[in-house]
Amino acid sequence: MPGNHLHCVSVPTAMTAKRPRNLILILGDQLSRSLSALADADPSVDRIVMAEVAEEAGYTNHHRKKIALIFSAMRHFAQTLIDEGFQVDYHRFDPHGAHHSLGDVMRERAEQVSPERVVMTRSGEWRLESLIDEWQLPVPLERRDDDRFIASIERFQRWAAGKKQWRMEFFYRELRRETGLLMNADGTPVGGQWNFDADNRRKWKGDPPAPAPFFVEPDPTTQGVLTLVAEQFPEHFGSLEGFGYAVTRRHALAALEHFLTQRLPWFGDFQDAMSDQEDTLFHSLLAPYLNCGLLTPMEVCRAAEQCYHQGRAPLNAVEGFIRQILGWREFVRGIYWTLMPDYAQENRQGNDRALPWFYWSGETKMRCMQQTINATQRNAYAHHIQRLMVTGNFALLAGVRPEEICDWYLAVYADAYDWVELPNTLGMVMHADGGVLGSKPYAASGKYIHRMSDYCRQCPYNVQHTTDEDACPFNSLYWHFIDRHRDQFAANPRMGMIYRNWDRQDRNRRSATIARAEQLLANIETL
Ligand code: FAD
Ligand code: DLZ
Ligand code: SF4
Repeated sequence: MPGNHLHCVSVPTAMTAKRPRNLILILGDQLSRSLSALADADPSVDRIVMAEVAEEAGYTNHHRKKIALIFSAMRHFAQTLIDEGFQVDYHRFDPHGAHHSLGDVMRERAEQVSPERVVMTRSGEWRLESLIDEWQLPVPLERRDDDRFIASIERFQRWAAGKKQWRMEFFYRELRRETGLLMNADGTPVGGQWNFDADNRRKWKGDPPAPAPFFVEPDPTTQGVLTLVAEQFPEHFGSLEGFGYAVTRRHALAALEHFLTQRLPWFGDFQDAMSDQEDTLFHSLLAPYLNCGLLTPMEVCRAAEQCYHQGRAPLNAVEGFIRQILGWREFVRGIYWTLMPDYAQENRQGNDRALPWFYWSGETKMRCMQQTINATQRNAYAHHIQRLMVTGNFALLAGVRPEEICDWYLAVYADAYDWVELPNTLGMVMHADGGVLGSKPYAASGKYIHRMSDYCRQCPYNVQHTTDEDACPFNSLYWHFIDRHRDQFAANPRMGMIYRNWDRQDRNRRSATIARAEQLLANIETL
């Protein structure tokens, strides 16, 4: 990036004299050249604004690697626009400056340059959309739909209308048909089956070895950002050590290629596996790039599909991967925009427990929790099963207030944005929406963690025990959860067997299990 200040670089002569047509705002998660706000952008008449501001960097305790990723990717994206000939008013983070919010910046810019209008693509969050509603700009504001998703919000709502239950699987099948992804010419799914989930549950025992994560050496722009974040965000969660995220589209495409060649072939087999030694296994680590706009979901799905057709990856891997993006990612976004803002307030189990401090410190004896939280602290990443079945499962079983656990997930991951984090946490993990997102809670005892990982071998708790002094906390907490929510779940056909198993247990054993769980809950900070 030339010069110390990114403000107003590269001014095309034709523009300087006259009033700009559009003043285009690009947000930190809108770093796509195909963005609707840029569709008709013309360097000779339009001008672009990007801004690093305290309001966005501080609405939650963002992991410091996430702030660094966004700021550096924003600066690089601004440079590519400058290289195209655009005038970009880029506001670097300045805690002592006059502008702390996007609204402040846009009001000032609009007053100074007096464009015909301000143009932007709709933001990804309810919070920011509501703030934008309050901006009092001196010129009209045109908000365009975000068409970087595979399905529009209207498409989801057309599908959802009139259905008693919304299930990802059926929306996913519709999108498979519409896009043709992994479809035969006769309209049947490739492989004769829509879903290969049953083939995605192998435990990983070290073979094949897990590849090292894709890493990009920080360039001078990123180094500058890392220094800034270290200085300005000392209290934020997470380490900046070993920052290696891609911050340009070129490098994000290289990260995609790394995934396709080194991870995708085994993604399916080990999708649900967890390891004490390896943080990422065969996951793609692409969510941060998809969510900030450096990659688009369709190009990623097509690239994976091509690997299947070229014989580079098996169907259970490619279908499993495409299902996450075409299925889950699109589905949760539809739910978010259909049910907000009330959705964020849901708490159907009436949970009122505070989030234990060890979620922030990692200081717990439970090996699975410690490893997941420490990896989160180091990498701003944990894979889906760690999020769902370790930290998520514990919060569900312990009855943590949804608001607090949601805020934790929003803060600690580089890919975290409200539209995707909230339905996953409040719905999938906490079941606080009463089953909109999933038909039953993903509650599990230590047995599940033991089956899918090697954490228990390193843990001072014994996964085989439920009531003893050394018993794995997940075991008694699981039954406590089942027991205390009988009214809500006993009639659920997918949970009847669990209640029958619980009721069949000896009365003394059940009492001992409940007593052990209550003792753990009373001393939760010491686990
Ligand atoms: P992979 O396992 O390689 O999956 C490929 C891609 O599929 C991901 O990059 C992602 O874009 C998409 N995907 C996978 N699962 C989901 C899902 N459940 N919902 C939406 N997209 C999915 N994902 C986010 O992108 N942002 C979040 O803030 C976020 N918060 C989560 C919170 C909780 C409690 C849980 C259980 C899941 C959350 N997820 C979130 C979903 C998922 O865990 C992450 O997308 C995934 O771990 C990112 O790592 P990856 O890129 O290696 O994914
Ligand atoms: C995540 C993030 C951060 C940390 N900082 C900024 C910023 O300074 N400026 C900006 O435009 N966007 C940032 N973002 C991304 C926004 O928070 C994101 O656009 C909204 O959450 C809407 O999804
Ligand atoms: Fe986690 Fe329990 Fe296994 Fe320890 S014994 S690692 S707490 S599941």
